[in-house]
Amino acid sequence: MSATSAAPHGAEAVSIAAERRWAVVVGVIIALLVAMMVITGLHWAAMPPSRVETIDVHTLHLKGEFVEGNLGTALGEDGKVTVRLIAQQYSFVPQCIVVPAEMPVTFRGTATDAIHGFVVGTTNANTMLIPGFVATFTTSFRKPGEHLMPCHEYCGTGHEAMWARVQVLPPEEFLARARGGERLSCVPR
Ligand SMILES: [Cu+2]
Repeated sequence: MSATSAAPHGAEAVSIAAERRWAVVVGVIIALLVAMMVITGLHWAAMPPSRVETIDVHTLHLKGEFVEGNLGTALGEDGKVTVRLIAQQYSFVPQCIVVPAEMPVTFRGTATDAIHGFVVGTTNANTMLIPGFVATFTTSFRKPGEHLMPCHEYCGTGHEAMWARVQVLPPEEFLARARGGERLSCVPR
């Protein structure tokens, strides 16, 4: 008799306890997510991105990696292909870039005056070039051909006339031309 009269009471107590347990679990999950947001937010605000490479705009054409003779495409002794270029109002140096197809190509570029950028045709080769910083990325081109490489950051009145060309050569042809060790470009001499 006492068991039946106590039954609804007991069930209610059980359900309240279950609700409370669930509320605590949900509370802990929310607190965890908020803590994650706060910690990662503060971390990213306080830390520079993983790789920041700076360069002195005033001397980059006089010494170091971006002197004129070092611009263009280089085949390193380790077989790595590196393209070095400079953007300035309103042109790229070199104006025509040679790269191999089907090989990883590392671009290293910077700007001398304003923020520029480039994208190579419809490929994923795409970056901003900011004075004082070296932009770098590695990509590869699937097939030989020729691409336009326009500046895609508005950089002044001559912006729409600022573009270069990229020639993607079959790997054998590129390697044959690059063996000499000098910097390659397809700028007519
Ligand atoms: Cu530009």
